[in-house]
Amino acid sequence: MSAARRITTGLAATGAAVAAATALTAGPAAAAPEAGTCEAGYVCMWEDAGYGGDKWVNWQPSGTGQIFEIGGWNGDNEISSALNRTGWAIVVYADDGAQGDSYCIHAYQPIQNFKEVGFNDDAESLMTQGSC
Ligand SMILES: [Ca+2]
Ligand SMILES: [Ca+2]
Repeated sequence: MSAARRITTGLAATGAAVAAATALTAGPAAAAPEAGTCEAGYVCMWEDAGYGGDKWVNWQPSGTGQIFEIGGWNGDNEISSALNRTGWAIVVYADDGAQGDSYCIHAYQPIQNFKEVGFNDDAESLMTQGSC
């Protein structure tokens, strides 16, 4: 004995409008950084100013003196903004292996545009430090 069942699919196809995120290069008087785009305890860095474009760094350091190597084809000499959501200072270096010219990002400091601190498209590696 088999009972015929009618299966109705009640899926309403709603047109989901996906708004394309436009990377705006904001001026100095820009709004507060989008801290939500980087998890607490992480250091995040993007190829564009204003935390836009590819996110080449998403690193959760666990102490000082640790080095993060930005990929040669994935971020070297491209970084233009950063969010430091750690309690450590993050030193960005112009060369691999924490070598060369450097710039120190304070604990919890956002860098909305590396151009403003003279280090745009320059970082190739990072290192944690107790303070700047
Ligand atoms: Ca860039
Ligand atoms: Ca590198």
